[in-house]
Amino acid sequence: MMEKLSGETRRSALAELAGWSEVDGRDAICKTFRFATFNEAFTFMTCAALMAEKMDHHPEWFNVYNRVEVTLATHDAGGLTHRDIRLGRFMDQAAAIRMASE
Ligand code: H2B
Repeated sequence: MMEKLSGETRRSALAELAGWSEVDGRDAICKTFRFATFNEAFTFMTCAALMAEKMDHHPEWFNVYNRVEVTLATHDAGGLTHRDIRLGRFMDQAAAIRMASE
């Protein structure tokens, strides 16, 4: 099982991400992605979903039109682990590609 992130390891792991916040009252991180259109948002979600499935690590997320609110936590570990950081970084990169292709 994955270890929960703490201390300096946690700080440096979180520093690899752009625009993510720690969730109040829960060991998880969240970020709201905004796109130009629903198509852009859904393409991002499709891309993230395929990676999540490959990683067997699934986001909690909510979509309305061009907005995608994402929460990442490792349920098996009861908190934040490297798997969340890895998927979060992938999402940052996938979103950057979507935004760049407008
Ligand atoms: N997703 C997330 N976000 N956290 C998990 O701990 C997790 C998961 N565990 N997806 C996986 C599936 C586990 O439940 C299955 C049995 O592999």
